[in-house]
Amino acid sequence: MKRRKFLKRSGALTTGLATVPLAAMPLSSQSLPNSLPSGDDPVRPIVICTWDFGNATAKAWEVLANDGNALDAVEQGVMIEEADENNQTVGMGGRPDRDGRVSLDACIMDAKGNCGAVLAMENIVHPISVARAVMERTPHVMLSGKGAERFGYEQGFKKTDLLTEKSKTEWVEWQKTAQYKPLINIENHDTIGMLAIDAKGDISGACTTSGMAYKMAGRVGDSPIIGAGLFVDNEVGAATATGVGEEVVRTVGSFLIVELMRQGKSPQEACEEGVRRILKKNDDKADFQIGFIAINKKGETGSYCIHPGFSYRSYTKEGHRNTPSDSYIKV
Ligand code: SD4
Repeated sequence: MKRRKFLKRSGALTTGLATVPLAAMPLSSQSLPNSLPSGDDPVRPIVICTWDFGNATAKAWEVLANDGNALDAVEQGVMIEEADENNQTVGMGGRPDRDGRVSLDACIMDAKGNCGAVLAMENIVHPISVARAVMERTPHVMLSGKGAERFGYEQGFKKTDLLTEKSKTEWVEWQKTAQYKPLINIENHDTIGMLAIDAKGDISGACTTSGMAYKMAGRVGDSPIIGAGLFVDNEVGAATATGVGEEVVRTVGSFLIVELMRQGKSPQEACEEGVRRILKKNDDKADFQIGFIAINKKGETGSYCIHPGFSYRSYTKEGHRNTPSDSYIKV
């Protein structure tokens, strides 16, 4: 567990990407009423995400540093990866299912517990924004498949072919053997889950993925399932997951981690317990990867995974960094 302290109100702070003048920070974030029993100042604003997606956290930070709210920050942050066709596990350029169709899963949750999700949706680059529209403009939480896509078009999202030449070529090659073997930390494990606390102390989260490469048509993982791939409780904190979604769903992993934090565990301890629960259900056979990240109301963070190789990005006033995650199996 890492405790990050706010720096004092003087001068500018040098971050990994840029120098952020404190004057650019909203006054409210510099003089927060201290409501924590320990007397410590909470770390706000802060954004963290699964894996080393520095461009995504930089975008989210830009929103937070301009007094934006956590919901806008996580949406705009993960949109960077959805639009990046070089990222073959999220959005545009994602690896297809075994029929050659790119189908996307995403969900979003705000500080009030509102949430929205799209499942197995095709042809729209930004499933996270469609998920947000489900949350804000429908009486529902989840829309799937063709219904989600149609709703997206009605909301003004444009139809786009998400299958890039690179992903198509790899899929054609895969068909020669058609072996379904997810590789740890490589092709199948780069979902972006992002958690943010804004200057007011409100927490939001977003999670978006193209899911497991060469999955069965219609397969949905944990990423768009509230409680599994993502959960936010504004009183306590938030958690999100990456890895083999079926295993995360079986333990309702992100909800579990938030509840463990409610009971007093640190984000780090809660992530470790979340991974242990999954391993227990698998008789401690760890031939797949899972990574969790979590944040509590104070802005303390944690992460844990099964196999080495997972990391998470964070951006605070103290800086922008990629932190390698501790793992159940040691290097
Ligand atoms: C899923 N959790 O669909 C996702 C996979 C993942 O990068 O993390 N992909 O099961």
